[in-house]
Amino acid sequence: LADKKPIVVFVLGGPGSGKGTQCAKIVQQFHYNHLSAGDLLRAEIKSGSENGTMIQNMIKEGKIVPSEVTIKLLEKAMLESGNDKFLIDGFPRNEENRAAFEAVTKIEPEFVLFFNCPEEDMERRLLSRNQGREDDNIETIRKRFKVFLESSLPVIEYYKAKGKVQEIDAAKPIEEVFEAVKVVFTPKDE
Ligand code: UP5
Ligand code: MG
Repeated sequence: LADKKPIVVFVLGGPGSGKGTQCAKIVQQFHYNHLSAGDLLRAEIKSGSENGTMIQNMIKEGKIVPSEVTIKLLEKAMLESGNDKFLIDGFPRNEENRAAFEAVTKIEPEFVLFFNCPEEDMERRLLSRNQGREDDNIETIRKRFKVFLESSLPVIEYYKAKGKVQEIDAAKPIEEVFEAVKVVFTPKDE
């Protein structure tokens, strides 16, 4: 995978900040592959893999699945895609995820897209999503927020210190958020 030198953008932001929604729009316009770590983990549960029960329990508690599991799924999806440009959505979620991904894949992100959104907006969105996600109940949502603040924000701070974060105001309507996203993905010399 390292030999292929793929271009990777990490798409980060709290639960319900709009990562998946905006990634779908980026894919249509900018020809990236969208890899949602959460979607890959949920597919792994459905496939009945030996890790399925462990993953399911962690997601129900809003906890972060061990990085070797997530990284294996990401690597496999990248290799199978045949593409060389990826949006990695919802990963890395803690410092250990970040360091392990770098060590295993030798990939450094091109930049990090950070959807910044107040908790009250995210909570409202998640409670009205109605897609049957087992973690979209108020108890789990609170746990997800806590993990985001304690473990995931430090990853964003790490990349901020490296000048790699493109921060987007994600509290606006979907189309307005996408206008700001487009600016980030449009080459500056065009
Ligand atoms: N919506 C979106 N944008 C809107 C806007 N601008 N205005 C109004 N509404 C908007 O959006 C959520 C909802 O809001 C939708 O109904 C949408 O229409 C609306 P969505 O785009 O789905 O937001 P997203 O940020 O993708 O929210 P998601 O719930 O997927 O974020 P999480 O980070 O919580 O979930 P994820 O799937 O990444 O992870 C789930 C769990 O998996 C984690 O808690 C963890 O337990 C586990 N996990 C790991 O352990 N490791 C990983 O690497 C990844 C996940
Ligand atoms: Mg998502």
